[in-house]
Amino acid sequence: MAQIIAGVSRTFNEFLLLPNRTSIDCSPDAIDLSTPLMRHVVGEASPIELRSPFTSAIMQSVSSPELAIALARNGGLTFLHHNQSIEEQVADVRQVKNFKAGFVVSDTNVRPDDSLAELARVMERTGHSTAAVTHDGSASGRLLGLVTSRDFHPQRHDLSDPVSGRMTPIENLPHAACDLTLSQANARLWDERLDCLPVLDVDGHLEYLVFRSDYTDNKRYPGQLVDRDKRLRVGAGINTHDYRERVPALLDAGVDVLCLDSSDGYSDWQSQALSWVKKHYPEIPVGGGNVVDGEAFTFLAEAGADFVKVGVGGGAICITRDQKGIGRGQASAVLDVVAARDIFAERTGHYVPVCSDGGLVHDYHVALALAMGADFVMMGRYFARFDQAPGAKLPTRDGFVKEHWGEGSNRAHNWQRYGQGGQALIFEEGVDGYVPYAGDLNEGLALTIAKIKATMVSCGATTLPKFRDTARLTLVSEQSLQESHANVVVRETPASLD
Ligand code: RVP
Repeated sequence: MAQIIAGVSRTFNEFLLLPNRTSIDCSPDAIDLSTPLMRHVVGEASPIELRSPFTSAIMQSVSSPELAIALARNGGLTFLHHNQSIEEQVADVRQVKNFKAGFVVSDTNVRPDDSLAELARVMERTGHSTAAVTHDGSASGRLLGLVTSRDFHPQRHDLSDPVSGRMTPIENLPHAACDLTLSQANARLWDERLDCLPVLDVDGHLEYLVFRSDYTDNKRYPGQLVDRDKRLRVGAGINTHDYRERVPALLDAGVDVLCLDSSDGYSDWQSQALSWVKKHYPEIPVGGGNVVDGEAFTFLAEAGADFVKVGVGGGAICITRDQKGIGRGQASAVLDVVAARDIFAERTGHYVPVCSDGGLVHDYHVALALAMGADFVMMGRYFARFDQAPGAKLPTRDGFVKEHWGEGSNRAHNWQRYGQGGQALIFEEGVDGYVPYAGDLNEGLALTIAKIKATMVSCGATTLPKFRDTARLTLVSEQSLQESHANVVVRETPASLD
C-alpha cells in the first residue's frame, strides 16, 4: 500500500529565524563563510572548502566560463554545464583554469630556436603577449628568457629569425625564487617597474609568472577559490550517458570537481556512474543528485558520492512537479537529507556535504537553507541575472532582462538530465523566459553576502556550523507573512496620488 509521508511538504517561504543573543565580538567582519565541498573524515577538514557557500547551477543559461571566473574569485564554485560536446566543455574548463589569478602557469612558451613566426602563432593562439622562452618550450622548462609582443614586429623583423635574438635573456631578467608570496611579488613588480616577474625553482625551471596587470584585481578578491597552483577552481557537470569519455577529457583539462547532474538522482544509473568514476579516477571528487529525502541521500553516499545535491521541482524555471507530480518542498527536502547526512556521519565517520539546489527566491532563503543544515547552495535564476551569465541582455519598457531557460525546456533539450527514454524530450520540464537584469555579479553577490552575514550576526553565529547548530526556526502563517512586508506606509510619491 502506498505510504503517506508524515508532515506537509514545506518551502523556505514558510520559515523565519528567531534572533539569538549576539555577543560583542559577533560582527560581520568576524564571520567566516567557509564550508566543506566534499566528503571528509569527521573532525578533519574537507580537502576542498568553498570560501563562500555558493555554487552556480549546471545550466546553459547560467554557468559560462566568465561566470565561473567571477564566482571563484568571490570564493564560490561554478559547475560548467555538460549540455554541450565534450570538446566544448573541455574548452570552457581550460578557459577558467588558464585565468590569471596572481601566480600563473605560463601557457605561452617557446624554445630559443623557434622562429619569430612560430612565436607569433603561439601568441595568437593563447591571446597573450608575453612568452616564456624555456629550453624545451614547456611551461616548466629551464627559463632562458622572456619575449613580448613589443620585442618584434612582422614588418621590421625577419620572422624566420630565432626567438633567442629578440628575447630578454635570463641574465638581464629580474626573477624570483618560488618561496615568495603574492604580496612580495607585487612589491617587486612595482619597486622594479616590471610588467612580469618569473618565479623559478632552485634549478632555474619556470614555475609561475606574476603579472603587474593582475595586482589591483587580486587585491579586490582576498577570498578567491584557488587550487595548489593558484589557479581558480572550477567544477563540471557530467551525465550518466557519456561519462566514460567525458570524465577523462575534463580531468585532462584540469577540472577540480565533478557533479552528476540529473533531475532525479535516486537511480542505479547514478550509482553505476559513481562507482566507475571512483574506480578509475579516485582522486577527483564527484557529487550526485538530485534527491529529496534521506533514503536517497544514503543510497548515493554509500555509492561513493562526495556531496549530494537536494532539490526536485523547486527551480524557478522548473515545471517537473506540474508535469510529473514528482518533487518536494525544498525546506522539507533539505531538513530530511541533512538529518540523514548526520546519521551517516555518525555511522561511518564520513561527512558528506549537502547542497540545497534551486527554489531560493530571496537572499534570506540562502540563510534559511544554511541554517537548516545545507553546507552550500546552488542557484540558477540568481546567477542568470548578472552580466557574466551567458543569456542575452535585452531591453524592455521598464529596463533590461536577461534570457534564462531551463535545462528541461525545448530550447536546452537536455535529454541526458531528464530520463524520458532515448535521446528526446517528449515533454518539457522547464520553461524558456527572462529574468530581471541585475548588473555585475561582484556587486550583487557582495550584497547577498552582506545580508547573510547580518542574519548570522542576529543569530549570534560567526561560522556556518555554529549558525546551523544554534538556529531556531519558526513556521509562519499567511497572516504573519503579510505582516513581514511593508504595509500601512504609502510608497507612491504624493504627486501620483492626486
Ligand atoms: P533556481 O535557483 O531556482 O533557478 O533553480 C536552479 C535549479 O533548477 C538547477 O540547479 C536545477 O537543479 C533545476 N533545473 C534546471 N533546469 C530545470 C528545468 O528545466 N526544469 N530545472
